Amino acid sequence: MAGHIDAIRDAVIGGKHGDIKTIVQEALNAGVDPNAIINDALISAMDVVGKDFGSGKIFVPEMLVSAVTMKNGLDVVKPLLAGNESRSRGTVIMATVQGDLHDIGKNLVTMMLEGAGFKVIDLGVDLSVERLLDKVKEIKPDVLGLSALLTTTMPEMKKVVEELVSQGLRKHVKVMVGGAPVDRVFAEKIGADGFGANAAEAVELARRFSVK
Ligand code: B1M
Repeated sequence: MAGHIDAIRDAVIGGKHGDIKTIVQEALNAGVDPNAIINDALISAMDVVGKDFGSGKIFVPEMLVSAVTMKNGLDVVKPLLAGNESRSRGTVIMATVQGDLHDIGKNLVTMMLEGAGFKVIDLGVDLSVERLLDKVKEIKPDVLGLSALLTTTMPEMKKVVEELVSQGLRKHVKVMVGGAPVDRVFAEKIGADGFGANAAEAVELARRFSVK
């Protein structure tokens, strides 16, 4: 088992985007738990990539290739997580806030929510406050999930909550926030309903928010 996990980690860190699907499939064939592949291999590899980027050991192109590699790996695991439950537990909008193009964490949360039986409308990345508000009015979700990976884009989350209040929509939708620089204190400060440190916590929160 450890050999498969290490092989996936090494492939993501080394940016082996063409090989990763085979390596993940081999791990699955050998009986490795899909959740272990996500948490102990794919996410853990991106932590190493992030540290290497932060310390100047690698640069944006290498980080991007690792991100693509991780995404390719997730694609193989995704069908095993989604659609485990037949009835929708509620509707969740997911998006990254304006200025933020980091979508791996958001995609992971989306996948886990779908796997837990939620209907998820993934609006993608770089969503302006105006567009998010339009979508909330149109879709009327139970939960609005916002992701941010940059300290410079976190304030967008506050703007979204403020705009929901000023347009009288706040009591109709729960706001869930997450992303590496976000924490519980920040979530409380901006008036969000909850913070998810990871995809599993996000699912727990969404369950609590939309009891159906
Ligand atoms: Co960027 N980047 N990046 N990057 N990048 C970080 C975030 C950074 C910390 C790297 C570093 O310096 N060490 C740094 C931010 C520093 C800061 O703000 N203080 C940074 C920077 C600076 C930048 C650029 C500005 C670099 C440049 O161009 N000079 C640029 C900005 C682009 C933009 O957004 N406008 C940039 C670009 C990129 C790439 C495009 C190359 C690529 C993104 C590719 C993509 O996403 N499609 C990238 C990557 C890959 C990273 C790192 C290495 C990895 C992020 C990631 O995918 N992690 C990252 C360093 C790091 O975080 N280790 C870094 C794995 C992912 C599964 O974790 O997203 O945290 P995460 O999601 C978790 C939880 O946070 C949570 O659940 C997930 C699963 O556990 N979660 C939620 C996330 N959203 C949630 C929502 C919820 C609940 C839980 O409810 C709604």
